[in-house]
Amino acid sequence: MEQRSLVTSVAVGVLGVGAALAAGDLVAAFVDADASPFLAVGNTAIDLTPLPLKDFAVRTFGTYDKVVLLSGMGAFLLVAAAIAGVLSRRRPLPGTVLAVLLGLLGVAAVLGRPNFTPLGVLAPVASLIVGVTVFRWLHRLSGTVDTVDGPGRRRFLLGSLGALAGIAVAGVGGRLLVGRVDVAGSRDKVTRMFAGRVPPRIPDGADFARDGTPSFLTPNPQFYRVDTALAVPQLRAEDWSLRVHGLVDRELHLTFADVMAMDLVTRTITMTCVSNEVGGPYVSTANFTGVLLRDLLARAGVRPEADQVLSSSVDGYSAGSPVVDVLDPRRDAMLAVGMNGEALPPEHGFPARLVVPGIYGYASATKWVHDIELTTFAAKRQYWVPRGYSERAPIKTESRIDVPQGLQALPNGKVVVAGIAWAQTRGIAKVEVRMDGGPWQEADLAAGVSAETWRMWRKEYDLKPGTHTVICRATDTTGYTQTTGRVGPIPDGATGLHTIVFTTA
Ligand SMILES: Nc1nc2c(c(=O)[nH]1)N[C@H]1C(S)=C(S)[C@@H](COP(=O)(O)O)O[C@H]1N2
Ligand SMILES: [Mo]
Repeated sequence: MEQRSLVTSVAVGVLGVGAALAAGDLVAAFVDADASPFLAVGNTAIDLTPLPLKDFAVRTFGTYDKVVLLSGMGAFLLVAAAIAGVLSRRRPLPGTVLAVLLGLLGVAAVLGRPNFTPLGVLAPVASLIVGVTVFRWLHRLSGTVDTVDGPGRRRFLLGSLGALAGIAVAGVGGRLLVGRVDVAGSRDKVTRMFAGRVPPRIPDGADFARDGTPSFLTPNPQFYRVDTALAVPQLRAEDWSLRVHGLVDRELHLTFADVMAMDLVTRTITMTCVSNEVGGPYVSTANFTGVLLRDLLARAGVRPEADQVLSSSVDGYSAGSPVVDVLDPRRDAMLAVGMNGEALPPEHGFPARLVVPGIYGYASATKWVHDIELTTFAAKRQYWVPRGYSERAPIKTESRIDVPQGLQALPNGKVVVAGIAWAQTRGIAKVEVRMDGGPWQEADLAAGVSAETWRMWRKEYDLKPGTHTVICRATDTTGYTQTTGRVGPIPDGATGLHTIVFTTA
């Protein structure tokens, strides 16, 4: 049998795998956007990644961790496809085996997704069949590439171009079909429903933004974002519904219109991520609009045996919070539909999410929520618990220095040290600053807004030229002062004091 050239054999392998991916995405666009075999394999990889590696990825690549994962998978597939092509220079068997194995990997990943739908299996199956078929077809065509411009070569070139065109059409078509869900239009309608709602008043002087702290309210585009989904779920408010069930007297099924017809409230809440390192960026504040969970759950009637509110997302994520905290009349846990005067942005959970003041986001703040089950901690475990995080996750008292920044070189000795502190549900009583190993000195606090929100602080110094070290620590209204004991985010949040080294001239 004819031995193919290197370029020809690589092209056969790459086009085969490309066709498999495009077919999978196209079929997924029709049956279930989450059944894209490529995305399903990526999501499974995220779920299976050991915690320390996941932590490393988030620390090193930040929000780009998913781009890095997807690019890495793409590069791996490209190399694997090229190798398969080369191994099949004579016979199609090695490439066929690889195409089948990759196809089965896609099937397994889709079957293993927590939000698996039976129709979804069609996508990886189509991917497998198309991949194997296109590979074997191009392989056969390439076997007759005899002379530089003979009819065999022309047939193969035409075949390859045809495959490439097919991949492009299926790939772009799939994207367009997924995009056809008019989320933007649905969001605009919801945003218009909030027109005229007056947000809670934030007193003047609630931040020291002029000195370099964040603004008191975080604009939506700057609000920190943490989630496991590779693709932001595309939901319309009109198609959304919420099921409330489990240990309740009456099961509820609510549409978005049902929720909007209930008493809406707006609360200013500071959210925090358990993955935030000391001094880290995963803390932000917004005006959330929605219904109080205690009102909603009162309609369902919570049975006394229930101790966990387990909420699930359409993407398979889940979070569990203690019933006592969700029903606590002082903390106003919400089913939120609005954020800073508009509908929730898609990446923050449109059309609806939970927000429970005082509990880290992973254990409370399910985005794209569609199911709330009243259950017990003994019976059901939320997404992050089998992955090493705690069942219960109250937010720890913390503080952060925003200015000066680490290793910043300031032109003279007049220095303002400023930052934020938070202890949701308890409130900040004082923040102290220690410069160059001197005594702890109390910082000025900005106007307080509520126990559910962060508190800004600042302190001025006149320093001699040189290198300086500044540390801050917060004390909450229960009298608890932040510990110096340094621990990382796992299992229930980092502790330790934020320290900054800078120089003055
Ligand atoms: N569906 C879903 N909801 C989720 C998450 C997620 O991965 N998926 N992450 C949680 C975590 S860890 C945090 S800290 C908050 C972050 O919310 P934000 O992205 O709106 O800031 O959402 C929570 N809700
Ligand atoms: Mo988080």
